[in-house]
Amino acid sequence: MTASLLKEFVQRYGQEPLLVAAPGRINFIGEHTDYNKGFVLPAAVDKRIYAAMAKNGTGTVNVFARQFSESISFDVNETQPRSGWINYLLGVTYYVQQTGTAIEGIDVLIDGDVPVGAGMSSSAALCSAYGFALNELFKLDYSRMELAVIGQKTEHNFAGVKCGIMDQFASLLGKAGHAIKLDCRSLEYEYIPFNFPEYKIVLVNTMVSHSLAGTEYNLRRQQCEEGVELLKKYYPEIKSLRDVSYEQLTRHWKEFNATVYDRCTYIVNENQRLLAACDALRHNDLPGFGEMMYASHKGLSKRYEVSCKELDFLVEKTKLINGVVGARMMGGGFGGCTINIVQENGIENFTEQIQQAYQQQFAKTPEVYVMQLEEGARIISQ
Ligand code: GAF
Repeated sequence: MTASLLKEFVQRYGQEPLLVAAPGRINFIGEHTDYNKGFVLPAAVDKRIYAAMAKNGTGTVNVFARQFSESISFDVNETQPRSGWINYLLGVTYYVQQTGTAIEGIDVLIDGDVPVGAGMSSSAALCSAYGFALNELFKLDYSRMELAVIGQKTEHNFAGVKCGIMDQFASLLGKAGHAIKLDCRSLEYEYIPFNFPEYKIVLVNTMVSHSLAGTEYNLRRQQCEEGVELLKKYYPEIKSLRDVSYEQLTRHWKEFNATVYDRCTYIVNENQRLLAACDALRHNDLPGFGEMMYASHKGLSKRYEVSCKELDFLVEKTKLINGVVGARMMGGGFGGCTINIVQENGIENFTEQIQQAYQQQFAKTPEVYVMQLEEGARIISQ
């Protein structure tokens, strides 16, 4: 893909570009915990968004998105969101200039193989690739973490999704062969090797695009905040669900709206599960890790209610297939992928069984991807 991108850039814009890549991400466990200031365990993967870019000596950003065969231009000083994917570039262009550094016009060619709407954060990868390239081209001197925050603000205020920091963080700070335990409050992180040569990380795509995720996502966030407000009256030190213990929560259950109580219970439990899963990883206890994944899915499905029948079906099915140690829905929910840890010599059988069963049930074939854990955003050529 990179050679053809470079060639097309020269044909289209008549000069050699800087080419960068930013990966999509998986998340092992710790779902919807990021905006509750808890923990997540993502990793960057070998599916990427590429951005080829060069200055063009004007005040205009010209973008061609090869995946959509679509060209859009905007002024570097544009401040308002539009609609669709261009918002990710508009937002990043806006936020990189908020610290007082102006940028000039650029020509941009975007492409990638992160499936869109599959819960692998193609939008975060797009913001990361574009922001990382701007940082290089204009010597802006942002750290990777600052670029992640710029991507997150873009998602909040240009795309309207009040997301946490996980996706942008993983895309920029991923490390090959490692999961990253991130504390979403302090932003301290730890790389934990995922070193199980006989096992692979396999994603199964429901082929249901998580289009509902925007509104439902923001609603979950509000419900969590409602829970915090209630508990704060008794425990003023509580700032987010991260600070809430299971005992504190259960002590006040009668005062909660039942739905809000379920949401909060899931988050409090998921943070605990993540810590247990990290311990399991450190002790090479893959079955223990897998159990946490299944428990996470149950919570996401029953208490947080961000799963769907397709995701539930895929996770349930894995319990009948040999060589699967853990499975759960991944990402925001309402569609997208499940993440599965599967014995390498069982992958063929896994793929066959899961595709056949899903096809029978839903009359469509789920795509299956075997993932490698990769480095975060990087320069490919300049
Ligand atoms: C989406 C969001 F962008 C993340 O911040 C995170 O909340 C995730 O859903 C759920 O864990 O990918």
